[in-house]
Amino acid sequence: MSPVSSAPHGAVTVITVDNPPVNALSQAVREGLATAVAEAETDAACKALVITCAGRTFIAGADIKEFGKPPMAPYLPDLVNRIEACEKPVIAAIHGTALGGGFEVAMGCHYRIAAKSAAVGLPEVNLGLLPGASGTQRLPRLTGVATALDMMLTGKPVKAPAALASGAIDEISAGEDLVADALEFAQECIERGPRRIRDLTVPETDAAVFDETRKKIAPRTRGLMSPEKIIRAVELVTELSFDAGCAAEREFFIECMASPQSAGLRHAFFAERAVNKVPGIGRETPVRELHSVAVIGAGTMGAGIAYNCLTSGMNVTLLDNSDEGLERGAGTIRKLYAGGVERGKISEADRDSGLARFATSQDYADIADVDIVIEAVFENMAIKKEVFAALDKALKPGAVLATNTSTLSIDEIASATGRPQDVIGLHFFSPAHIMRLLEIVRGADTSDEIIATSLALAKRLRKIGVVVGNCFGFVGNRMLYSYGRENQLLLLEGAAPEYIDKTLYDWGMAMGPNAVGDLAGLDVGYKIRQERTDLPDDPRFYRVADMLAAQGRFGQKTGKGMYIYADGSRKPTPDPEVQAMIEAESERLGIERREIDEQEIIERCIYGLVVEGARILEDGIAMRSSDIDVVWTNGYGFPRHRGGPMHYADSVGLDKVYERVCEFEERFGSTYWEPPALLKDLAESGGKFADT
Ligand code: 3H9
Repeated sequence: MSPVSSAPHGAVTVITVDNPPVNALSQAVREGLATAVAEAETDAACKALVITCAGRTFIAGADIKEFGKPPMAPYLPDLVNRIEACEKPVIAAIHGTALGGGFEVAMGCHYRIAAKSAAVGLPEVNLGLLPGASGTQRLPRLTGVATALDMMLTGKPVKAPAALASGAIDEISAGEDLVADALEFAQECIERGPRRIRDLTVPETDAAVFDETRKKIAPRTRGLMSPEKIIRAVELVTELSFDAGCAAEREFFIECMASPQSAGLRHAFFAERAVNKVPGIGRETPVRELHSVAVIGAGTMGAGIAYNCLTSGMNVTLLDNSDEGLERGAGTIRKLYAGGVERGKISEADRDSGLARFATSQDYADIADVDIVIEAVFENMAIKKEVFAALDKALKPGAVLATNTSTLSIDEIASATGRPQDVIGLHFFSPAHIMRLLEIVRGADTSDEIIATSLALAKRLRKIGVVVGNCFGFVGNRMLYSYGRENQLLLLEGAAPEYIDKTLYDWGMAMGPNAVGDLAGLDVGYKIRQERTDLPDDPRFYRVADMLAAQGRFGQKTGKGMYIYADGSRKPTPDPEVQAMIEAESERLGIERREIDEQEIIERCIYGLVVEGARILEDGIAMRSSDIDVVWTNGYGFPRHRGGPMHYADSVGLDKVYERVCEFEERFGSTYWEPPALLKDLAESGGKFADT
């Protein structure tokens, strides 16, 4: 059965797309729409057409699952042109979100009416694309160049009232019944006749806007190709005819679609949705209601988590064992609210309601009734166990007991309680209210209900929750050890910190590893390493970081770390003293310093990640390779357009990656570079991590 149906309503034919979940423009939808429009056009009783959608949204775009496969007719640009060519007025009736190809279909229509709650947008840039069904040529004719550029370059949907103000839509449905309002609007449109966007004059445009936009977006579009294609396509609106502009857009679209960048971004899109699919957890799994939370530990992390919970509507108690700590934590929360209000992100009323739901305490008795506790105290097993034993005594049955540990064993922490089934790891990333990743660490006894509750909590906190297994460092920090290890070895072998940082930054990492170390605090890793008993017996292992930390050079917070920071500045400046220290240490350890090229830096750091990722898959710590990618793109600044370390390795070809890893094993030894069996097997069978 076609996902598109038609029904007459007096003189108006209502065409309904019904292709759950989001009415994506699959081949069947495109064919159904083309047929329905052609039939309505030849139906003498029909005077106008309304295109609407069943379910939760108007068409949310082209069917991304079809991308990368051979295209099938009818093609979307032809369909949009076909709709626009209709002799009878065509009206799009929009609810939910008309996105990408969906909004392009709506712009092929002669008029657009939207529900008050609807939004329209062209988010193709998030997939490494530009609108490919004439959106770059039609939207500027409707709204003017500046608004169109903004919509396409941010990819953010625009709510109906703003869309109306900019001209992107023509009407907002006043009532509850969108189709009824569209039918009424259709009567007006019959009077007016078709209004085709292709025939509209391009609004007066100051040519300077294009270069100004290029400059403005450069810092956030580093290394990406589709933003420039978007700007150029819109520039062509002012230079070429509509059809010539569409032809250029098509060329750009095909080029972007074939790029590894778009493949990486599309992978990231599906990977972020796949994380919610956890075997054994389904709709039937009970989810506990969470209204109140206690956060234990009022440091930067605890305060950030508390703020995150407050802005998601929960009642929050911050518990710490010192007045001073609580004062500082509460101050941080007030500051975060003030910053939100100043930047217009939070209303004063929301701030007041948030602060009214916030309390501090030093007494476990005060948190006896909370639904969930998130512990964020010092990263030390003995202290954590003490806290959990106290929580076990104080908290009501059924409370979720979560730890924000970034490395320690959930099972050992849970062993301090009599209810290990209620204990889980919720690993937030700093700054906790901004970073989107939440590692949900399941212990051996953690119940399905607690996992389902944690996934629901992640959504409520506007985060991406990834369920991972319990081992030292889980997925993210376990892999970080390998990445950081290679960085540290490269320092001793001859690469300067700023050279390594620039190389990896230029490759796409949000920051270089040495700048990150200084930002996070070199003392943090140092203390963790000192507690570990399972580290390799290698005097080079994290040697430079250990020496710096031992000298009190903790990074930005002490004004000195791997770099120097002048008077509170965050700008890293290379320090000749550090360089001299590294060189002396290389000599002491008998390491011959040499010229190291960029490719080696990239391959050792990134393949270091890939090798550990493969071991993590072998150990069952991650459920699928794409989960590892989500962790690294959302928590560690891995370039999203490269998809994540495992997708990146797949895109390079695992045979090539394996070959390099074997070479590294020969040069640098098996301790770090022995190829995991999974990598070897996949390389030999022509497989990919994505297939595992
Ligand atoms: C485009 O249109 C190119 C054109 O310009 C030119 C072409 C020639 N296709 O996000 P959710 C699935 S590019 C296929 O959890 P929400 C999604 O995988 C496209 N599938 O729901 C998930 O599946 P599952 C431009 C899609 O309510 C399910 O739907 N459009 C598509 O939180 C639910 O998704 C976009 O980039 C799709 N287009 O959010 C819009 N979209 O349940 C992308 C979703 O199996 N989509 N799915 O995991 C979104 O932004 C959100 O999905 C949306 C709903 C806001 C619509």
